Amino acid sequence: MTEIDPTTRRRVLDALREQRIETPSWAYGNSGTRFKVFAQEGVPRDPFEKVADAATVHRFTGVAPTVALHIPWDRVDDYAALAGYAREQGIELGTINANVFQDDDYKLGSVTNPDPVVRRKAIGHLLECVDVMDATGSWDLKLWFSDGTNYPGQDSARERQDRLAEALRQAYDRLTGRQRLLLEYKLFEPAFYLTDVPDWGTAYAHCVELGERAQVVIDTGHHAPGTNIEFIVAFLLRAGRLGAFDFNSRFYADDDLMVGSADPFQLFRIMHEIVQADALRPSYGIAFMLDQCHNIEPKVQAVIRSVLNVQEATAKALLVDMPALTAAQRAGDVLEANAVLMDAYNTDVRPLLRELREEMDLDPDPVAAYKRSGYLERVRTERVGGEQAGWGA
Ligand code: PSV
Ligand code: MN
Repeated sequence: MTEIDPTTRRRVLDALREQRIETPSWAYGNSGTRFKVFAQEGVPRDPFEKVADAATVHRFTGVAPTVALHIPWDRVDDYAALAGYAREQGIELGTINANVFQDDDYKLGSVTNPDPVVRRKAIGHLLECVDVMDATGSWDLKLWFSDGTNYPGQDSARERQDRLAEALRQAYDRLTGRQRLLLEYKLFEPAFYLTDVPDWGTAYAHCVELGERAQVVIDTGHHAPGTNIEFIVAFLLRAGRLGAFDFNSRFYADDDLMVGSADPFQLFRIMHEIVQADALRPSYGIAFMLDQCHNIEPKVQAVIRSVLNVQEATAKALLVDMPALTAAQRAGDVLEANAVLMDAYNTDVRPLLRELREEMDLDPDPVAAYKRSGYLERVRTERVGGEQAGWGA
């Protein structure tokens, strides 16, 4: 593709303008590995300051109008006040992430723990998260369980599935109106032998059992190397069960690096499936979230970069010449079909994205504009004292 014709250009710009990407509150806090957390200056000390950072990302990108919260990391006394503050800053509170993986009681699991007392405690937390959703106006409850076992024989895999199903049922039945339950899977870690929700198939089966408002979350970092994630996307789209993404990049395991940094081509292939299914528009209902940690790089700038990476992959996916691709596929023209796809991927979409931002009254270069704004320098001097937010590993 050399020239983008005016009709295509308009269609792509309109779709990109509508795109919504949710950023995670924890990306703005300190994070690290089990070896070391490197603290950074200017890091938020409470959920309000995280909201301010998320709003800054939205101010420069124009497509990140919500921030996901993690409970208890973002526990506040008055969630309505936090939601009000977010609105004042120009964004909204998004998905509520439950956290049943950082309490001593959960050593042998949370909702799948062999001890019914611990299971009740974990379920109580899930229900508390729905209370938070009621207060914040969030629609989505996102569940990821670290549950599993380390040794063969440690516990019964089948009974753990029963316990999981029971907990999910209780959380699901507590939802009202448009609220949804989003179930995330992860290949392994922290459990090493058996994980209770290790793959999309397990998550999908539980969602089907629960009902229509239970949907699968694809965290791009939660797969074995070489997994064809776009196939999973296609399958879940066809089944009407793709609820959300946790975008990030991985080289080895759950690295949580900036989306599109390790393998931008994979991100393009994922977005191609989304575009083909007409599932990009917000009304379709997929929550496009980031789930990242910025351990060594400046955080707000890294989140801006990540949002731009998703936009770039999306723009390329929107440029795929679908009639030409379909014709080549139906004719069995393997090389032409592949060439059509690669043509779109190899298009430099940066001029188009600059144009989009100008249309949206944004600086065409969000990273440069953010750096010029002096935001980081300001929060570095303002946010002194108190305790910096972190995910407490
Ligand atoms: C687990 O690795 C996970 O991907 C889940 O989404 C958690 O909520 C998140 O990371 C916490 O960083
Ligand atoms: Mn995740």
